[in-house]
This record gives sequence, C-alpha cells and structure tokens, in this order.
Amino acid sequence: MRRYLITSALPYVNGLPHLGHLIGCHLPADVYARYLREQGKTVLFIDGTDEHGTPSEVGAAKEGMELEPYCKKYHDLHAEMYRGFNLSFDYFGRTSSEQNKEMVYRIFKALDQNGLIAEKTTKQVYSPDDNRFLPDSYVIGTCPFCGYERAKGDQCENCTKVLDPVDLIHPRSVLSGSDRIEIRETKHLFLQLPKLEKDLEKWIETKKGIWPDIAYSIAKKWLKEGLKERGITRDLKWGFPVPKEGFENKVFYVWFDAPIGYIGITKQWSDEKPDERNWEDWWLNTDDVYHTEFMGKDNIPYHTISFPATLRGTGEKWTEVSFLKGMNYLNFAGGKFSKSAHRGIFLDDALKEFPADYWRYWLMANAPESDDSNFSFDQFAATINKDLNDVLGNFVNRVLKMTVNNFGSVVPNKGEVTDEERNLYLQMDSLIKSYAEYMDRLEFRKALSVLREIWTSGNNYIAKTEPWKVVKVNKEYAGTILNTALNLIRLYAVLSAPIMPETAQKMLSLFDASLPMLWPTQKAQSELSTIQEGTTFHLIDPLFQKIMPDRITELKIRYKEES
Ligand code: B3M
Ligand code: ZN
Repeated sequence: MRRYLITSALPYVNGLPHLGHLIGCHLPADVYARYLREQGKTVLFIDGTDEHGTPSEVGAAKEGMELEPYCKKYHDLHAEMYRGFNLSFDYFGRTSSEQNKEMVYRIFKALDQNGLIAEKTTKQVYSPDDNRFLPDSYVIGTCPFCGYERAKGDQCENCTKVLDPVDLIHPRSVLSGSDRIEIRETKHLFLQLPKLEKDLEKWIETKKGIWPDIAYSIAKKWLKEGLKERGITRDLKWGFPVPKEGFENKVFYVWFDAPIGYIGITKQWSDEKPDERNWEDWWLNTDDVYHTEFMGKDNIPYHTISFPATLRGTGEKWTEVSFLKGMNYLNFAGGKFSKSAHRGIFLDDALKEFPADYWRYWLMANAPESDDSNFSFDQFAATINKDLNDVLGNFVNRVLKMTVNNFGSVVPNKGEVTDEERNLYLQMDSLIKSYAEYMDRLEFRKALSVLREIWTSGNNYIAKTEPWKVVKVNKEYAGTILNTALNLIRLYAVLSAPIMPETAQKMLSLFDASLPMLWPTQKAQSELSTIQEGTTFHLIDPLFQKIMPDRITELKIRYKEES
C-alpha cells in the first residue's frame, strides 16, 4: 500500500506570510493531505520554517535581537497563523534544528567521500559600506538574460534563471543601496552538478507527461543549458558551520540545508515519539512512499535539480519527489504582494476579516495553477456571496427550515423514490467521480468547479421537486425529498471537508457529532441513505454571511486596493 509523503516549500522565517504564500504551497498541500486522509490513506505532511541565511541576519539586526530568539519568535508566529487556517501538518519544524544539522552533515560527508565536493577560490561581492560580504540575493542589478532591472544576484525573479551576482549589470547592495561594490577572494565548497547531469537527465525524462508541465519544462530548460557546479557554503555567521578543515568559519548555504530540512523536520517529528515513528521509514530505502512536493514556481529548479542531485550524489536510496505541484503567483489587484509596500493581505489580517474557510475556498477556486491569478475584493465577495452563500449555504438553510416546519427536527422517513431521486443518484455518481479524478491529479481549480456543480445539483433537485408544494398534497413524498436533501448535506460535508474543514464539521455534526468524515466509497444511492430516518438534528445559524457593498469598499481602502 502506497504511503503519501507531502511536503510544502518551507517558508523563510523572516517576514510573515500573505495570501500568496498560502496558496503558493501550504494550502494546496493541506487540501491534498486532508483529501487523502479522508480516504483512509497513510499520510505524513511536513512543513516548517526555513531559518538560515542573510534575511534572518538582517531581520534580527533590525529588531535588535539575537538570531536564535528572533527565529523562534517568527517560527511561532508562522505556526500560529497556519493553525488559524487549519493547516493540518503532522509536523511544523525548523531547518535550524539539531536534527536537520545531523542530516546536513550526514549528506555532506557522503557527497564529499564520493568526490562530489570541490574547493574553489571564488570572487565574492564585498560591500565596504555595509562592512560585510553580501550574499547573492543581497546584490541586485539588471538581469543579463532578460533585462529585468531588479534581478537578485542568486536568481532572476522575472525569467527564473539562476544567476551569480557577478553576472549582474550595475550591481548594488540591497542593504545600503551603495554601488560601491568590491569583489574579494574567498574559498568555498562546490557541489559538482555536472558529474550528476546524465543521471538527472534520465530521471527527469521519466517525469514527462506525469509532472505538470511547469515543473518538467523548468527542469528540462536547466538541463539543456548544462549544469554548473554550485556553491554550497557562505561567508556568514548564521547557519550550520561547515565540518571541513579550513572552512570552520563558514556556514552551509541556505539552499543546501533547506530542502534537507524536509528530512530533518521528519526526524524532529519522529524524535518526539521514537517508539511509534521512524523518519527512515519515510526517507531511506522505501519502495512505497509517494512524495508530493508543493511549491511556488521560483522554487522548482532547486527541487528538480539541486536537491535531487544532492540526494543522488550520496549513493544512498533517498525518497525523491514523485510528483511536483508548482504554482504560479497570486497577484493583488494586478500587482505583486509586497510587505515593504504594505500591499496585499497578510494571514493574521485575513483571519481578522473573515473565517478561514472563506479564504480557503476562494484561494483554491482561483488557484494560480496554469497562470498567475489575481485577488481583488470584488471578485472575492462575488465568489463568497454566490458559491458559498447562495448555493451551498442557502441549500443547507432551506432544507433544515423546511424540514423543521413540516416534520420537526427529525429526519423524515424515506418512502418510495421517483425518477427525480434516481437522476440525482446518477448525477452524483458521475460528479463525485470527476471531482475525485481532478483531486487525484491535483487540478484544484477544475476540482472545485465540479464541487460547485455538486452543490448546484442539490439546489436544482429541490427547485424541481418543490417539496414546499408537495408537502400539501403528498406528505410522504415530501419526506422522501427532504430526507434525500438532508443526506445531501452530509455528503456535501465530506466532499467539501478538504477545502473547508470547519464548515464541513459544522454540517456533519448537525446530525451526530460522532459521524466520521469519510470519503464516499459507495454509490450515491447508498451514500444518500447514511443518515437514518428519525435522527434528530438542530437548526444552525447560516453557514455563511454575505459580504455587502459597504464592506467591500471599506476593505479596499483598508488594504489599499486601487482599482
Ligand atoms: N524558503 C523559498 C520560499 O519560501 C524557500 C523555500 C525552501 S523549500 C526547501 O519561497
Ligand atoms: Zn531575467
């Protein structure tokens, strides 16, 4: 039986996450994890903060804090926000953990023994005005490939090409803005990617047609250009010291230890309950682990080339990525989210405005899958008002009220069914099948549009059968209709749960708080007989609230959404 390892790209600890980060990896990973768990699959869902590197050093300095308490503070804040969005990690760890250090050393030593690490004297950017070596990402300039003027020295955000700061045209310091940039010599360690190129190429070829095109094509583009050796050490203080003579004062590059962090964090998880859990069962010499990685598109090269190469180079059989879900960007009112410019919506603010499920639904329904997508409060409100309030919320509301008014708070008897019910069963069978197929393929926008159809079918069923009229002439059949509709509420709960776990729980526990959240395995006809006749239920407040025009205006102003 296949076991599912799910990882979401580890967010940089400095700076807090916004909606773009959420939909870029953590949320789709969570939806997938919940979907699989509902089906009874064995799932391990790993995430955590990426803590090393200069951004942390700079962030800590700004706040006048030492690095350790600084990272702990932000790690806890990240964790709290993701909890607020009900992200169901099995473990939310840290790349700075002892466990990760152990993994990084183990992997580094194996690479070194296998002759894949070379020493080289390199030239590095030194900023006399900042009084320090500048890490690659702290040098900006014009991209020599696409001309983008704010390309970072490690990677151009615009064309995703991986760069060296010395490649940049008109380089300058991000910290001070100074263009007094010196190039100084320093000694570093390099991973010999060219030696692993053939092997990687063969492997990537096996992913053709399996991985989403964005992942496969980015990997191919890299291979086509030919791999270059890649520096894995840096002249910084914050990071894991390099365990090699002559390099004791340097640390590993953050992009070396961050992906290894997936493994290190798994060990943090297993160290908490060593009798029950074993990190190796998931990562070494496994044949049954299916590893799905979620990430924004700019992370794809690291996960298709450098990290797989790092693991392969050890000569050990590590669990590799089986499926890579790369996401495009979510923009805010046509532009980028930006912390410094206070543009966009950060997760803590988002939760102050609306319940997590509103955001979860909107984001998944508009996931930037095949292209970048755009957030605006008008669209957000339109979707919430229509899909959640008018379609799903109204259905639940009307069915509960009609039942209470005509039968009391009890599920009425189901008498003989008619063609209307039989049609509904057929429709549901085919819609559920298609919903699951899209979820299996991680095509979330399509999956959610089928989910919407599933909800709409319920409304259509009620509109067509008109139980409010039928009850006056044929109470028995009215009971059958409402029994069916109440059963639809349970079915909707289990189908919607991966996307909207809180709402789903509310819907399910209408009838019996101990009902299991289980994916349908039977035909709709049986699934819609799950809630027994005579079961009592309670009325609940409407599941959703409409977002009114005044509120939209107020939100646009508060979040500086220029239209
Ligand atoms: N922290 C980049 C990012 O948050 C980086 C991902 C690491 S995944 C191992 O986009
Ligand atoms: Zn570029």
